[in-house]
Amino acid sequence: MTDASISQLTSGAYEQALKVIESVEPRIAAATRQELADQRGSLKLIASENYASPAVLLTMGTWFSDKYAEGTVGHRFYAACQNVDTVESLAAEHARELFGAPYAYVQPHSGIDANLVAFWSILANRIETPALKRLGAKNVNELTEADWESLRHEFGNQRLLGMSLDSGGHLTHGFRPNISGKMFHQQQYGTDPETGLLDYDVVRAKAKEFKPLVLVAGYSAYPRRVNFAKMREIADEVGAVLMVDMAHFAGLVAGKVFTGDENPVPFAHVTTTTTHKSLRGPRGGMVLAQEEFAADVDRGCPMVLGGPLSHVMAAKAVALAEARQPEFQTYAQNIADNAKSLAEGFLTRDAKLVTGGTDNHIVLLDVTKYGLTGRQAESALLDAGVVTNRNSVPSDPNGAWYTSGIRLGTPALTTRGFGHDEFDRVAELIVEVLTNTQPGTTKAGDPSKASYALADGVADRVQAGADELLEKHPLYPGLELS
Ligand code: DSN
Repeated sequence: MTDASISQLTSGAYEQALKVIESVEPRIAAATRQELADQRGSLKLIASENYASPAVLLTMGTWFSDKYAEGTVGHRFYAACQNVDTVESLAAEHARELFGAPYAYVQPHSGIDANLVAFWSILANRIETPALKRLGAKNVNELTEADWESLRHEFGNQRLLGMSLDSGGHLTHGFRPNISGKMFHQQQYGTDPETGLLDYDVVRAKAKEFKPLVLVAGYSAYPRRVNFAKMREIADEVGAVLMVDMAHFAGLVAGKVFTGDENPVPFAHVTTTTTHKSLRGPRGGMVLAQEEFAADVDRGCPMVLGGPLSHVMAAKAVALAEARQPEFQTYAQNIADNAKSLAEGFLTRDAKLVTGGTDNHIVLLDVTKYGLTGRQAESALLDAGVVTNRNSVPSDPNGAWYTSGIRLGTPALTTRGFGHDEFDRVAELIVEVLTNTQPGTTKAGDPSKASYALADGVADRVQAGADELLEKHPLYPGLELS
């Protein structure tokens, strides 16, 4: 089907759908229209966001949403799951083929769910199963109260080593306020204070000293690639399970930009991801595993998860089918090339970047040079139609709420067709905003508002510059709503 006919059919589908929604709750129909207009009219640089295809979006709006299907394919706790079985099998098959993984579990509703499934499958594999064997029980229901208490104690005394939040790790990698930091004894590895780069010798030394059950690799704000062969070596040296969270860069793995030692899937015992970031699918999560962990991961529902979202699993299957097309490899390469262009655009304008650049899809801009916090920079940029998110930088003096950085990502605007020149111009527009923003004098007052002042005329001028780029690369071209 041609792009033009897809756009025409999509316009018709949404036009009709919005009329139906309008007849029940017009304010939701209006907000839905407005969201499209807002996304079309701004530079989306949030590194974890993207624009899914109409096929993916349409797949989510069906009656699969109405179906309960707890359990696994062919082994459900509900009747009439034959079509859900088709959907889940197809999504898992596409995931296995795309990533070359022995096993794929496509039920997690989000990234944190995927990570919880991974944690509990590791605990099941390494703690529960050996304990049951030792005690001669088939499952936990057969344990005496005393044995159960002792197993619970063992569950609660395991160790996890992950990357710290301000070095670019994720909340779910052992950050104490998150459940991952509460269910495990945790320690964190950081990046080199001078270079901002991951130092494998430091990770190895920490792992040797702490002896974690789980070594977590992966990041949500680290602008560099990771050598997963080295991380596996470290895990093996200390007898840990290597879990890689590739949520941010799954699209770069799928698109064969990260290959060899940079592809986590062959090296990790368990790999988790979301499906909506660089992978460009529906919002959701997924777990890939080596055979050794497959049966444990398969217990995700009901061990950790509620009923799978069948409509989202269907959309995962569609997105994964898209990612298996050769064009996706071009897209993934463009994401990485564009991140380099964006970084160069900043560096030629004397901006300060964490690690001095990028070799993935993320650019982490340190805004202290402009006398701003991340929060002030984020707000000023938003006034000018540039959507980013504030982010900590390593050893951030401003903490995780105000922060000192702005995290930028290229997946979404690459989907719109932005290339080198456009990203250079994006850097120019961002620097124009930041050099023309004055910090407020106090953090007091309404805590929901950042305090800053953008010089007169800058917001309009930058928005006009953004509009020029956005008009050249329309979002969902041909999709028209009256
Ligand atoms: N919220 C996602 C991100 O922005 O990186 C990760 O959870």
